[in-house]
Amino acid sequence: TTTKSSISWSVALYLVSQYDWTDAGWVNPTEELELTFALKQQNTDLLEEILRLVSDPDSAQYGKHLTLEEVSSLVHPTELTQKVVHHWLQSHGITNCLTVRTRDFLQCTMTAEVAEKLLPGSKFHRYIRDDHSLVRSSAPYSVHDDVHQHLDFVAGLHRLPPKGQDLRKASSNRKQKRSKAGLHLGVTPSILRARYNLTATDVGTAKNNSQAVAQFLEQYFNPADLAEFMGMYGRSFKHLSQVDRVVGIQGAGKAGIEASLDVEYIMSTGANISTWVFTNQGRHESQEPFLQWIVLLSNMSDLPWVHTISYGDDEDSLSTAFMMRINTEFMKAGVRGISLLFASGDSGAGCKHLGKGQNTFRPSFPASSPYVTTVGGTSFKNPFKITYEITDYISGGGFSNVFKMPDYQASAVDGYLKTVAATLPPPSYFNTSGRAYPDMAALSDNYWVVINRVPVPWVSGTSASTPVVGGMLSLINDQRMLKGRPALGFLNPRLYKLKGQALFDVTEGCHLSCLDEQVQGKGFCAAPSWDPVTGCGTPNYPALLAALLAE
Ligand SMILES: *[C@@H]1O[C@H](CO)[C@@H](O)[C@H](O)[C@H]1NC(C)=O
Ligand SMILES: *[C@@H]1O[C@H](CO)[C@@H](O)[C@H](O)[C@H]1NC(C)=O
Ligand SMILES: *[C@@H]1O[C@H](CO)[C@@H](O)[C@H](O)[C@H]1NC(C)=O
Ligand SMILES: *[C@@H]1O[C@H](CO)[C@@H](O)[C@H](O)[C@H]1NC(C)=O
Ligand SMILES: CC(=O)N[C@H]1CO[C@H](CO)[C@@H](O)[C@@H]1O
Repeated sequence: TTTKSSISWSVALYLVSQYDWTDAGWVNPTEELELTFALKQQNTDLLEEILRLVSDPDSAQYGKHLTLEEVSSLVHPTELTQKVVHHWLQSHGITNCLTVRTRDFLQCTMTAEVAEKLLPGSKFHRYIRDDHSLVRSSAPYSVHDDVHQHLDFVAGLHRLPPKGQDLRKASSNRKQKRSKAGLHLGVTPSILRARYNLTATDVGTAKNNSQAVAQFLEQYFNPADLAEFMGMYGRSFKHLSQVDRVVGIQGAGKAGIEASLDVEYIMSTGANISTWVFTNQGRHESQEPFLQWIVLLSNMSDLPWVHTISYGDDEDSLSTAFMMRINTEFMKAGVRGISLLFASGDSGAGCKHLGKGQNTFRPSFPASSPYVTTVGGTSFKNPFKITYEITDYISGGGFSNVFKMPDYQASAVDGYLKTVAATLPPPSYFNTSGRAYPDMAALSDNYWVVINRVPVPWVSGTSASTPVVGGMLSLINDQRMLKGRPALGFLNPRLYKLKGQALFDVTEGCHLSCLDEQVQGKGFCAAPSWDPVTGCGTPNYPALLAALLAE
């Protein structure tokens, strides 16, 4: 017998417009594909408990991070699991497989013909959009029961990057509105450093500190753009103008706004800190770049301490098995002392149409994972001045329908729900038992970015706020390292214990959601202390440093 698995993954771009993919038909049977097999792990409950202990500043275990070897001894699949999966692959003549240090992923190359026999039901087609092409299965596949129980998922099969959101429309509306109002200030590194109280001496100095941006876009950052950006905007603080390491393949194609944005801004707040870029791995058109990065995390013992990622997709478009397993991968990074920051998304509370005029909010993953720090967005109250911040109406936020609310945020979220009870959207729109996000926020509106050697204004999105916060956490890690203290690692338990101390509370404005009669485009609204639009608030760097430097 066989069991149907719906395994899925995709790339959602938060800033870049998206187009439909065209099915260009069956691939040649001899075409090489690469599939990723996620083998069932052991001791994931124990892993979760260890993560809780090493991330809780009140625990004696705080900061006692594990090495990759220790993570591997904890979670690696049983001998039986490894044997069954290897035997299954070998019996189909698949021998070209790479494993990782934790032994819980296998990446195997095989021809389309062999893959279709291995996974009954699959039919590999080529899909084309612009000058990009991908290979995916056009039909669901199945896996024999005796193997199925040893796997969490097989990837490289179904999902295509989805169609774009209304973001472009939203931002062009905004652009028109603001242009009419006259000149705008625009966010640059010096504006950010002024708003978040970074002085010229708040730059990295520790030897082995490092930070990373991970990008899974059909676009690349251009080193010449970064150098030009720093030349124009980096005069008031010591910075690096080059990325130290690119992991993956930087294509020769066009530079992209989002790719440039991430690098330019993490290196402006996390100034003078060694920066890595993880980029499209793309040896095969069947690969999924996000998963390539996940697999790499389990195969590199020496990784940057902070990673920022502007990437996500609707929770309801992904399989629960996939999200659960990726969540475990985030725990594996967290116990090693690595901080993962994800953009909260640019669709506010989101909207899912249930039919018959019924709608519900639409949470996004990995933003909704309890084991990452999710970053929302704000704007200046007065766009012409460095004033206090209000909600950026695009800021993603809400409640997961998949992950339960973690203890670390229960009282903050409860406080919010009680304070704003009278003005909350109808209860059918969201699920208060779920993990609530974002955790923090920063400016996400009207950035200047240098792309193809030209400074471009009006760049907006939580893809901007995420590297800004990431760079500041790197600076705090830097000061901790100078004192011989461990990296911050998974921040949330410690962040929520601050109860808003050291953060600028954002209390004005609502984000967008369903355009229907009941909610009329309004999702949640900011309120005193934590809220599902801007989280605990935006960083006041010197205060946050002081609060996070101890132990
Ligand atoms: C993991 O790293 C080892 C070398 O350290 C390499 O042999 C192996 O191919 C890598 N695995 C993958 C999936 O790239
Ligand atoms: C930080 O910035 C805020 C607002 O810009 C200001 O009120 C405060 O005094 C500054 N300094 C510190 C150390 O918090
Ligand atoms: C920049 O970082 C390096 C270490 O990577 C350090 O030696 C140097 O002093 C830093 N520069 C400043 C101005 O702090
Ligand atoms: C609400 O969230 C919980 C997890 O916290 C989940 O088990 C439940 O299915 C969700 N309900 C809906 C209607 O999605
Ligand atoms: C993550 C990181 O930057 N690690 C570096 C620490 O220092 C050693 C030795 O200089 C480097 O090899 C690592 O890359």
